Amino acid sequence: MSMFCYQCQEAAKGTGCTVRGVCGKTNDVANLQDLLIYTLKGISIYNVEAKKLGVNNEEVDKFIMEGLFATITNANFDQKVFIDKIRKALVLREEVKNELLKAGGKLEDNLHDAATWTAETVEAFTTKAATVGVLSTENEDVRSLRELIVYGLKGMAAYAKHAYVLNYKDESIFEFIQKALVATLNETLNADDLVALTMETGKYGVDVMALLDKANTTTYGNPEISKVNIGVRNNPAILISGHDLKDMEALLQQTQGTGVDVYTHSEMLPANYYPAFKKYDHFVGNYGNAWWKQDKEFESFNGPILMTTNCLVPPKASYKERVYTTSVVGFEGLKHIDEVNGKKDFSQIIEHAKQCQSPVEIERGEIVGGFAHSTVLSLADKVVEAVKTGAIKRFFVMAGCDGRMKSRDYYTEFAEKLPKDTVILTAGCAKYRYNKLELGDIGGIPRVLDAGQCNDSYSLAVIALKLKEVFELEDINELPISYNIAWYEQKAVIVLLALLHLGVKNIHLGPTLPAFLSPNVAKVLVDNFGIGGVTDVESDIKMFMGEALA
Ligand code: SF4
Ligand code: SF3
Repeated sequence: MSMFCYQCQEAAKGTGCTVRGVCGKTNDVANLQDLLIYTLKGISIYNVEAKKLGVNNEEVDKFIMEGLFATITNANFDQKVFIDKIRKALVLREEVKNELLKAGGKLEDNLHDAATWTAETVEAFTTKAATVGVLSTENEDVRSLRELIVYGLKGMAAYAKHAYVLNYKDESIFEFIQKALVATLNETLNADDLVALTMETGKYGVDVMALLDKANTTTYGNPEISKVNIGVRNNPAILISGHDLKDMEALLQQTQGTGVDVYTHSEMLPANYYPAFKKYDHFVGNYGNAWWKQDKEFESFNGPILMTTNCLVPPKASYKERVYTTSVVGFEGLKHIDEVNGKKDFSQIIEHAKQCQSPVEIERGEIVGGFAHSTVLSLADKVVEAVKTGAIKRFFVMAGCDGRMKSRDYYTEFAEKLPKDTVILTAGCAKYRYNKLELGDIGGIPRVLDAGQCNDSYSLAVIALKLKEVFELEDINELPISYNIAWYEQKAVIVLLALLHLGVKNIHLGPTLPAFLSPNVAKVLVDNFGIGGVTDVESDIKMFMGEALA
């Protein structure tokens, strides 16, 4: 075995990738990612103590946040990036240690190896990496919980970073991330302690999504019900993907008046719902579908593509020279645009676009979205009335991720076969499995309500909490809402933990349960929260609608 990674839904054989990632991650990169995470834990050992003494090194908080984010599935495949990050981590670790000592802090007698190991060469990093990965925790349940927490933290870090670039940050989120990283090294914590920490991770998951919601809506306005064009125009164009709205804004500003159009792909689709972006005439709409179709859609798009976050698929030679990365995204050989003095200069991409043909039309028409909490709550009377009269019998939260697996056809079929008096609430790229179906509406309320990106699952939680209040219910689980969530990467992990923290029960997770849940940890989730998998469409609809009658 030359690597071990089981952090995403496509883990090989449902157990883990051991030679090369199904995602395309090489064993070298996987191992260096493990070593980076280990070293971030080491930095946190000092920084948690330093924070207690009032030392606040923002560079360290930011480095830990970005380091976690860079290891998310499909974000960064570039070995050099991880070597550089590990080197920087070792320097920062020393810096924080010295700050701690200067502030009067004391070092523990038996400092963990993560806080003391050091090496200089890549060979030495590789040797070290082989000893600190997932499998270095021997107890299967402790390993499962530690990784569940770390994956939740990765998702949390990603959302914290999106808020951070918009000047929103929450010190308590940084503190928690670092405290939890340290806890995953602590041999005295047993499974119960780690279950409690997992639940606490969910609390901060809610906080970080609320923070990002505030950052996005304060900066760009509340998403509005919007018709999004999925066809093309006859101009050269840039395609932007990922989740970073600040990059979206900068690209729209810099392309204005250049004759170059802008289209969104995958998780950037919800940018079309924000008032601040609608004012740009050269913002045409959305091109294509979820991330995993990029190998075909980037090809036919013809113009350059800007990847602002996950999910990047290792690019094909035929369009590789047109793909640009920024922020935590990376892939060897792709051009990377860094921020310089707080600004990103996309002029190279714009000039590139001018040399390219306009996109090939692959679809035509419009899709509707923008049903974030403010919109839906403004329709609350209508929604409540529809529930009271029985016009809407049940809501299905089908948020989350899309992925390559054939078994995800389940979600298309599930959406198609749901009774006509049900409404789907969605967020994240999972929506592409059914957002172009003709599912109709109920008294003017579309049967698929898209709140936005995966982090906008927060909106769905706000809507649920509001409905609970309107219907004067004691428990959120008394609402006529079922949860059939599709997951793929670690942002979905933090969304799941956030929902558990809010008390949501009986969430079904598919298309497969996470490989990183050991049988005992899975049992805890089943026993305490009623978490379940999915089976076949007919049986599941029956089961969910049966719950409705119960
Ligand atoms: Fe495998 Fe997923 Fe890890 Fe990639 S991220 S190596 S596909 S488990
Ligand atoms: Fe999709 Fe990668 Fe998760 Fe933000 S773009 S939801 S998978």
